[in-house]
Parts: sequence; C-alpha cells; structure tokens
Amino acid sequence: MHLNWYNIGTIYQIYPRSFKDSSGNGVGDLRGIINQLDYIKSLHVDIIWISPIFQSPNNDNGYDVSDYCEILPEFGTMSDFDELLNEAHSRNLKVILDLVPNHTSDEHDWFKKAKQSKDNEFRDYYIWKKPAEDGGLPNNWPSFFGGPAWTLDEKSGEYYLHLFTKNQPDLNWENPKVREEIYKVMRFWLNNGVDGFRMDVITLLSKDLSFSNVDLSIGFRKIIERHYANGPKIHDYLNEMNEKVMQHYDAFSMGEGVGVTPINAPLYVANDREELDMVYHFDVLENNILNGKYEEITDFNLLNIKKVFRDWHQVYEQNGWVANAFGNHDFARMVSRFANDTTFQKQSAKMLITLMATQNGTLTVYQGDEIGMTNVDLEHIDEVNDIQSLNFYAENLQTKKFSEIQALQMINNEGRDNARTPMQWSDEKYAGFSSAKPWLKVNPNYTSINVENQLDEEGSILNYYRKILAIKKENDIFCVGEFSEIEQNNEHLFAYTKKFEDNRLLVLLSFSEVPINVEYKFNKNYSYEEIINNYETIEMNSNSIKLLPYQALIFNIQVN
Ligand code: TEU
Repeated sequence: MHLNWYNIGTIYQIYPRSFKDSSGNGVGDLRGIINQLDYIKSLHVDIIWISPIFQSPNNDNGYDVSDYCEILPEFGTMSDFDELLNEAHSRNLKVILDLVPNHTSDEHDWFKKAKQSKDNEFRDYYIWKKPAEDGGLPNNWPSFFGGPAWTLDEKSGEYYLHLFTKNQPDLNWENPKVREEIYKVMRFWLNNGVDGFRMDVITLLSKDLSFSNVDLSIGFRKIIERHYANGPKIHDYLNEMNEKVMQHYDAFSMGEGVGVTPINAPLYVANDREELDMVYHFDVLENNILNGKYEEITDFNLLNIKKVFRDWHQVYEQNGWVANAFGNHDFARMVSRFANDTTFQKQSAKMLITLMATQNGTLTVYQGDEIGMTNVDLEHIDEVNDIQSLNFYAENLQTKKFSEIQALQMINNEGRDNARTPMQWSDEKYAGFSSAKPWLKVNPNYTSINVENQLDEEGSILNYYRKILAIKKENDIFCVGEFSEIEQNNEHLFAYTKKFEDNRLLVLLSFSEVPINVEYKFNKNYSYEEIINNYETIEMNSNSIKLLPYQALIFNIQVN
C-alpha cells in the first residue's frame, strides 16, 4: 500500500477563535497561531487544520461564510494569512483550510441577490420551494440545530432550505454555476499555497429532489443518513470536484463524513473512486449519542467503541482511508466523555491518545486535548454561546420537555461550548489566552491544567503526546496494519496486536478505575520492548499483565 504524507501525518485542529489572542480583544487570531507555531511543531504533528477563518457574521462561528476569499477582520488580514502559511511551511507543517461548500451565510452577496427577486440570476444558487397546499412548510424536514429546515422569505412568498440555522441557506449544487463558484474558491486558496481542505458536511451537497416528508420517529441520526447525506448525485459532484480541482494539486481532501457508514464510506474514499482522500467519520464521536444531540444519550460503553473500530477496518480492505477523532469543536471534551476527567484525568487522557494513535487512518488531535482539557460548567444560559445549544434551550422553553436546570445540565454534558473554551496556556489571568475578557468563559481549572505547567513536567500529558506522536511519525505501523483483538468481549480492556510488513505491536489499554489482570501468553520466540507506558511501572509475568487504572502500554515485538 502506498502511504502519502497525509496518511501518515497527524492533523492538529485549531479553532482559531479560541486558540490564542494576540491583539487583546478577547478573540483568538491568525497572529496568535503564528506565535504558537513552534509550540505546535513541538507536538510532532504534521498538518494544521484551521476551522473557518473567512468573512462571516459568526452566527455559527465562521461556518456561515459571507465571503470565501476574505479573512475575517477579527482574525487578521490576508497578509497575516500569507505569513502564517510561510511560517508553517518553513517548519515543514502543512496547512489545510475548512471549506464550507454546502451553505453560505444569509449575508453572502449571492443570497442577498437571490432574495431580491425570483428572476434574479442568483436565485437559483439556493433552494427555494413554494409553500405546501395548506400554505405551510414545503415538507417536515427538521434542521440540525432545531426547528424546521425551511424559512419563509416574505418578499417572494417562497421558502428557502437551510439544513443548519436559518442564517445558513443551503447552496443549490444542481446548479453548475454554484459548483464552479466553489471550485474557483478552492483554486484561489490552493494557488495561494494551502495544502488541502477539511470539507464541511460534504456528504450533504446532493439533495433528494423529491423533498418528500421524512419519518421523524427514526431519530435525527437516521434521518441524516437516509435523507440528507449520500444524495443521488453526491458521487458525481465529488468526482467532478476532484477532476476539476483537487487532482491538479499536491493537496488532500478530508470530507466531514456526516451520515457516512463503514458500508458506504468506500464509495467516497476507495482509491479508484477519485473523490475524497479520506472521510472523517463520526462513529466514535457519536457513539453514545443514539438519535442526535439532546435527543438521547447512553452511558459510555467500551464494547461499542471497539466495534466501531472493527467495523471501519473494512474500509481499508477496499483501499479506502479514514480520519479518526475523539474530539473536535462540535463535541464535549474527549477525556470527560470517554474516560475520567477527575481522579484519573492524567492517566486517561494519555490512554485515549494511545488508542487513537494506534488506529488505522489519519489521526486528528483537537486543540487542548494534548493537555487534557475537560468540559466546563456554564452556570447560566447567558454564558452559553453555541447556537445549537441556544436553540435547544429556547425550544425547550416552549415544549417544557426538560426543566431549565436539566436543559442547562444537558448543555454542559453534550454542548459544543465545552470544546470551545479558550485554550489554557498558563495560570495567568484568562489562562494566558488573551489580555482581555475572552469571548467565551475560561474553564476555571486553567490554574492547574495549562500548557506552561506541562511544558517541563516530564510526566505531563503534553510530553506524553509529544513522545507518542514522535514515535508514530517514524513508524507506519501506527496508522496501518492488520489487527487482532485480545479479549474482545472485555468491557474494561481494549487490547490488540498489529502487524504491518515485518513490524508488530502489542497495545494494551485499560478503561477501568481499578487494576485489571490481562491473561496474555508472551511468546518465547519474540522479544517485547516497552515503547509506551503512561505509568512508570509495569507488572507482568510470562502469562499475564496487571494493568493499573487507565494504564496504556505499547510493546514493539521482535521475532528473535
Ligand atoms: O458540523 C456538522 C455536524 O454534523 C455537526 O453539526 C454535528 O452534527 C453536531 O455539531 C453534533 O451534534 C459541521 C461543523 O463542524 C459545525 O461546527 C457546523 O456548525 C456545521 O457543520 C454547519 O456548518
């Protein structure tokens, strides 16, 4: 198998609003990123993915773009961006941007013009429908962020489609002019030197033109999978995009795979398809979210996570490639969701990265996870910023399904702001993120969890990330190979061997708060070299290993 730089490389995701403020206005910016490039490089990551930096009214913090080829002034200027790119490249770091091709902001010029009249040349850039016969909504489609996916444009008496907020009208990809506009945007950035794109909700581009009602009882996740994502022309569009743009550059595409399953993923990413280079799947991130956020969640269950990884192996068998994530800007913090963010915060943060770093696929690391940042407690709805949470809260005030206290609790458990609190750089005021009050509350635990504390502490989470990512960089087996699970039905242990070419690894990960014993017969003909351990000790004999709470171990196996 041929591995490209983007298969082997580790991606570090930056949410620019929360990364580092250099201008003192409480909002992170490009110069903040430039100033931290040495820090980023020191993590041994290879690629930086920056969430949207384009002109935007920030209804959905940049995922509502009003000009794809301008930088949001709060973040800086085009020359700051050029400098960022040059400085990153000079450190051998690639940079990918977040392309948002499914929708624009309602403040984008195209939409402003489209709204002017039914025969405006931009009208067909968006998706318009007449009211239903009873004068109501064209169909019963719910939006991702609560409420219907249609909003009435009073002037024309027609509804426009928006799968996200009403300020994010969906583009009409049936229109070849729209597709050309987006390709133009892509070429603009690629010609400027960027190394690729993370493509926001790329699976939603092709709509089911029957626009028939959906069965709401199947839950939102199934609605996405069956009706919103994977539409009839999606593969034509991605093929065209690849042919007209991507294949002309040494750049890669990582499609946000909302609604993608291990079964249909190869259609997007198998080598011979010439569509996307990798799909970023949601099966770990949404593992305990059954139907959709704020609908139903279950307790964390390791057996389900193990099954996810097992299921996705089939994508490699078909020459496809995926990107893995335990966290991003849309989910609660990984250490709070999947492990233990109190007594064993340190051990479990290290254990989770050990798991992720040894799975097949491209590893993505979300800012702050490398120091074990945790969920935050927002004490009042006024402290909430995220539009998805705010809409849920407002809707709940009407339906009264949950008490206000419960609703806030749910936001604190599941909400997107958990991942968006300012990066904790030091124990200075505002966590060293900014000299002014930040746009979103700083997690009060910044006094103990911060970069500065961890820089020189040998046993810190940060230094553990550095160590494992450095080893991963030199060893392809970390991101590719055949798996063989040990004690597959053990709900406190994730253990496996990996084999790739002549290399072998043994990985043992405890998800238990008490010590556990793993029966494992060490082969006398092999030698086992411990290369990763999140504790200083190890207890083992020839037939078993005792794992301490959340212990993570990797052995390099050599045939004698
Ligand atoms: O996310 C798409 C998406 O599916 C998320 O909305 C996710 O389902 C949700 O947050 C979890 O409940 C992308 C971006 O990552 C997100 O930040 C944007 O809000 C969204 O697209 C719209 O552009």
